[in-house]
Amino acid sequence: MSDTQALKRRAGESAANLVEDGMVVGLGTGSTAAEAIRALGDRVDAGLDIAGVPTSYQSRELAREAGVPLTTLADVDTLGIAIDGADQIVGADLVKGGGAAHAREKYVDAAAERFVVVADPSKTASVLDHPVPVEVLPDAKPVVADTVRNLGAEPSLREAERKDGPVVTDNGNLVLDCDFGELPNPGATALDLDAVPGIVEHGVFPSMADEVHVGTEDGVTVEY
Ligand code: ABF
Repeated sequence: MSDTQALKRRAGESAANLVEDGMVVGLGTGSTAAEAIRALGDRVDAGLDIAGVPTSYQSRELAREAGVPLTTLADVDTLGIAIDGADQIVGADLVKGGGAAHAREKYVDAAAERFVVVADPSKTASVLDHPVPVEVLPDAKPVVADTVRNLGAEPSLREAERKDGPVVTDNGNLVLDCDFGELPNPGATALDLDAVPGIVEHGVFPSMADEVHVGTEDGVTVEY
């Protein structure tokens, strides 16, 4: 395991330890949330009684492998906690969507009574400046790209790693990574993007984190 993955594991395990018997848990996407899902699987093996709400195909498959029972948001009254990664973190403000799962992540994380972000130290910053992933309906890509340019960002269509076409989300849509430079007011940027027709969801999560667990060489710091 790489050094960074070991830090992600610490963060994931720390968040998984917050989960209590009987809870419904939002299961985030990405390599750090995956560590939390694996840790939850170990706790289920040891008798913990929980159900998970996955935020992506990836997290659903991993939860199945790890033995975490699954449910849906539609089938539960309350979601006690959600554990999810992030691409960049400033206090409670986040940019997410590196895994193209931010539409489901946003409504699951927002529904949780306690939203816990898990990360390695490279994710924390003093100002958000990560390009903002924007999920768009495929036919709306050109008009959304124009609108986003008018908002001051440079959009680029996310390509698959194999370079054999664009990334397609679990919802059948495309992703424009929109470089705004710095985001001094993430709440305002989020409202601007919320108002653009053709955008399904964007990766600015303003004031959403309740806690941020960062894995370090010495343990875990809990911030915010
Ligand atoms: C998902 O995975 C995304 O919203 C976020 O972009 C990414 C973080 O991945 P990792 O933990 O692998 O860095 O949570």
